[in-house]
Amino acid sequence: MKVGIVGFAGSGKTTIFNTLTGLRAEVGGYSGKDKANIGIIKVPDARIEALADIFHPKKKTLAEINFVDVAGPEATEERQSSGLDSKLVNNMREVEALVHVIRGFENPALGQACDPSREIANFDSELILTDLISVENRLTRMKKEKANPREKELFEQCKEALEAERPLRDLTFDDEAQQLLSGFRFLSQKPLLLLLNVGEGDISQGAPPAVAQAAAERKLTLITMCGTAEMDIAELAPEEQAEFLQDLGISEAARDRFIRAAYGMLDLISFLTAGEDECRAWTIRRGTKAQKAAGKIHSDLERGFIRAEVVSFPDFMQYKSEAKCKEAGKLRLEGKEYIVQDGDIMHIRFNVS
Ligand SMILES: Nc1nc2c(ncn2[C@@H]2O[C@H](COP(=O)(O)OP(=O)(O)OP(=O)(O)O)[C@@H](O)[C@H]2O)c(=O)[nH]1
Ligand SMILES: [Mg+2]
Repeated sequence: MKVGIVGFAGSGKTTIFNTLTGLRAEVGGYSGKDKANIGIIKVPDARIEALADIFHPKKKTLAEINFVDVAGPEATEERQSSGLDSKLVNNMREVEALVHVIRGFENPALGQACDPSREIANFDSELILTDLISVENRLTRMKKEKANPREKELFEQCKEALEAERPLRDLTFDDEAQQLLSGFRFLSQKPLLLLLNVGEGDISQGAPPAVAQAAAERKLTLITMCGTAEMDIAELAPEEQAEFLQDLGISEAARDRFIRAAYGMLDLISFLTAGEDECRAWTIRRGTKAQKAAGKIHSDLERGFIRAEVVSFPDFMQYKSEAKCKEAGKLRLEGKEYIVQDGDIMHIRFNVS
């Protein structure tokens, strides 16, 4: 799972990136530099420990979230008429989900007072505008080619929504439409989590009502944290962290809070694979079908997918072996259309020719 940390310049993206990954990328004035910061975090999962106690595998592997932090565009009063910078857009297209870091602290160097509600609206507009440009380009090309009428209708529908300032994530598409759109990797269609980055004094306050409302209107989840304080905490030894958090009135380290929020809001679940070689958790979107999920493990497993042998984690923990689960009728054989559930332990049967 690849998540992009995005937002306007100076909102604290790199600070948050450092907090989450434990890395120490350069903070402040990073804008204008070409390189993106890339980091990986492991998603804590007690189920893997429990499975490892049974299988004693050579290897335990937790699900990972890859974070990509890129310099943001300058915040402006008005939205930019030409859409976002193409390098930034490409970086955003490559990720599966976006975390929008919103500046909720004063930063005199930026010459602009903080206005989180405006940042939420402006950033969403940028995503929408960028998509609108792509949709219009596609429609223009379709006029020249002999276009598939279904596709044309679909793009007209997207255009209408975007022109009305509605992000594509608000629309529902059937499988066929989804397939037609997927190659375009539209920005306003990606799951979006809002992260309000507040000053040190405001951590225990929560989000201001206007900001909470701006999020609610868009049906987006908002989490609040203080990047600088959390970055300091992330650098401490684990024993010291708890004490520090308590002093600051924060109930849980940003990383854990963030991972939970990201999993929930980005609609992520984990399925598991277990054996003597490896016990492992894999991240997928809720609603992913078995064949697609198999592709997370290896593309051969998706291509040659035959069936998935599935047992739920609680059932497995009751019987503690595949054979006993089978005897008890808890081991199911599922086809490619099966919707994978959180904690499913899967074994994929496949065939490569
Ligand atoms: N007071 C306060 N300052 C912060 C907080 N988070 C970040 N800053 C400061 O804001 C400045 C910008 O932070 P960065 O993390 O570099 O911001 P960025 O979003 O990565 O900026 P670009 O890479 O330029 O787009 C730095 O001086 C940080 O120390 C915060 O929670 N509170
Ligand atoms: Mg940065």
